[in-house]
Amino acid sequence: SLPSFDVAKSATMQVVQAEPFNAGTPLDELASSYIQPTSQFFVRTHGTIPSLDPETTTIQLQGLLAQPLSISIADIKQQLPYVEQVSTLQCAGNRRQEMHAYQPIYGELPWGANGLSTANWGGAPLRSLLERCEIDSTALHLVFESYDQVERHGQTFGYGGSIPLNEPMIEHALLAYTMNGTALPALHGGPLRLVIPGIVGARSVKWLRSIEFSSEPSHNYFQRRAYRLAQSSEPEAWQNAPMLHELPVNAVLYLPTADQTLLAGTITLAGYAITGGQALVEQVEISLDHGQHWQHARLIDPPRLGCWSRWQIELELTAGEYQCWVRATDSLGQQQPEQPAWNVKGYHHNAIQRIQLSVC
Ligand code: MTE
Ligand code: MO
Repeated sequence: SLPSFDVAKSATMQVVQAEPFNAGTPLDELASSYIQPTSQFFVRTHGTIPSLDPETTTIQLQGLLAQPLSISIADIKQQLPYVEQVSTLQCAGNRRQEMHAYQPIYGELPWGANGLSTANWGGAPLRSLLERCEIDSTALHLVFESYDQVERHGQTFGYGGSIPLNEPMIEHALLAYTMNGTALPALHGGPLRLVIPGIVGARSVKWLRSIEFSSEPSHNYFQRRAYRLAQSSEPEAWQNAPMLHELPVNAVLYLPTADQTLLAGTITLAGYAITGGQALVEQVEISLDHGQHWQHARLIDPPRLGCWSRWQIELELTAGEYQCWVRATDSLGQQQPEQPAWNVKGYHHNAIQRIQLSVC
């Protein structure tokens, strides 16, 4: 059975690591609704789950601004506007197992294609808080720190990360304190977290403690060392590796499941697609001949900024073995690569998925 949290998690959650707790939504449950109930929303934690008093906890604004500012969560709720917005969060490790099968990845959590979920988040627009600050023109990044405690290489510190101040998705970022209509549970970052749609989940910092205006990206381990696309573990490889930011375009098949018997005739394939930044999922296509011909799948959910879309297609198949390829294209014309862009930590796997189908 699952450990107990301040919110009930479904007994069917696929636990990727017990402590700290990390779990994905089973693919068939993920497929069954556009918005995941909080009990089924995936969990990615690196350290402790702090229990903070929403009445007394404050957020610090510091760094390159005219006057540092301390604001309580109570004041954020009372003084700033409240908006609700549906957004998908996706972990950089989503589909890591598939990348591992292509070339091994050591010491990282074995996520399937279920390291993502969608919720209706509520809170204050991040912009409404930033507008209270007189930001120095030398500030180029928003640096976030958390109230949790993470251990890495013998040191204990709060999780952190940053995004560039000119990131357009800041317009859609929330200081979230509700999730699916109720108070944001501690397990998902309550009393207050960031939700930054279209950007890798790692930047949607939970248990937000401070926002610093800085001329450089965060110096936190989770910005400078982890969440970079390094080709090797050598220090030089890390220093030059791109820091993860926008989510890549991706498509995943979740139906039929591996254990399903397929009978010749009409066979339904279904899955999800997602992309990053300001792009929208535009089309999902299926190929049964190694990418020579492609057929369009239907998008079940209309494309929305910062959200996944589910797709479906019915194929007439006779008995035999098929290798099915699925790929998404987004509104910027971005497509998925045929070969994985392997990296030491197994991040952002978005190579075209190839699924073996046996029809009898
Ligand atoms: N924020 C803090 N403080 N600590 C964390 O471990 N994990 C990040 C992000 N924010 C994390 C965090 C990562 S890697 C992801 S993918 C998302 O939170 C996951 O959010 P969730 O647990 O609500 O699904
Ligand atoms: Mo993540």
